[in-house]
Amino acid sequence: MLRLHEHPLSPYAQKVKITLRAKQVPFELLRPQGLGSGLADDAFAKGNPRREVPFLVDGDLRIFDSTIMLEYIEEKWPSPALMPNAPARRAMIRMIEDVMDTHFEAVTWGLGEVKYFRRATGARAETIRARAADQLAGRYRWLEEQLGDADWFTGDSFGRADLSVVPYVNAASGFGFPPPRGGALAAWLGRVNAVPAVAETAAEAEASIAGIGQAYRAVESGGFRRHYRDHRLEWMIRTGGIDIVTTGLERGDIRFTDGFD
Ligand SMILES: N[C@@H](CCC(=O)N[C@@H](CS)C(=O)NCC(=O)O)C(=O)O
Repeated sequence: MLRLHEHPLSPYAQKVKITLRAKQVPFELLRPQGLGSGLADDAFAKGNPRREVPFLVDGDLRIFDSTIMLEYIEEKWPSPALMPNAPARRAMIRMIEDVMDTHFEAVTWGLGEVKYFRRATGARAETIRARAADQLAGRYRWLEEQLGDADWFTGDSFGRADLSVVPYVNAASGFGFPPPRGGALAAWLGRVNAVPAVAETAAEAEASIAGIGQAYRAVESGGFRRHYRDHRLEWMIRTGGIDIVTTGLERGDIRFTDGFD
């Protein structure tokens, strides 16, 4: 059986779980020990140089990166298809997925750094949240344009683009920034969250939020070294947190990418 190493709050892992569930492919879920500490356990680290979730094991095959997993799953279990055939539509779907995995995720990740890991508090946290709200408003406008008058981002039915958008919009909503009320995106969000594969996955994410209320203490005690990279690192700097990065690096509770060294 497929084994998926994951964390329920990881939007990347949610993409993979929704895909497998929509296709009714059985899989086993595993939660790696030490995720986020920079000291992940051996079973998880083997064949997974990035030490990230999701990490998919299918027999001898080990795959990192959610987008690569979604491609693999679609090729191995083509039915029901979550990607339409038209090349232009496929290109659009891949662009939407990439925007969500990078530009949108940067904001929800940053809000998590402030809320759960207390990288900023008080007025400073409010300033960062206000900037995040502006950024999300722009991303929501872009998503509304992509959706247009359609019911689904993917095309005629629920599919790859929808499952790539929903984890991030649910996360932003959880931080208090839902799509504009009464708009097409809000209506789509209601529709997509009613898809059983999405509902099950979103419920797991919701249930796990309760467990991370004290996560900042793990950072303070040195047990948790947050991974700052790529779009996330850029977001923290451009949203006013360059000193958060330098302080975290000095204290050792922020790290850059390792695993290939
Ligand atoms: N591009 C990767 C990103 C995966 C990723 O960033 N995963 C995060 C959790 S959301 C992670 O495992 N980070 C490891 C860590 O913090 O140590 C994908 O699409 O799967």
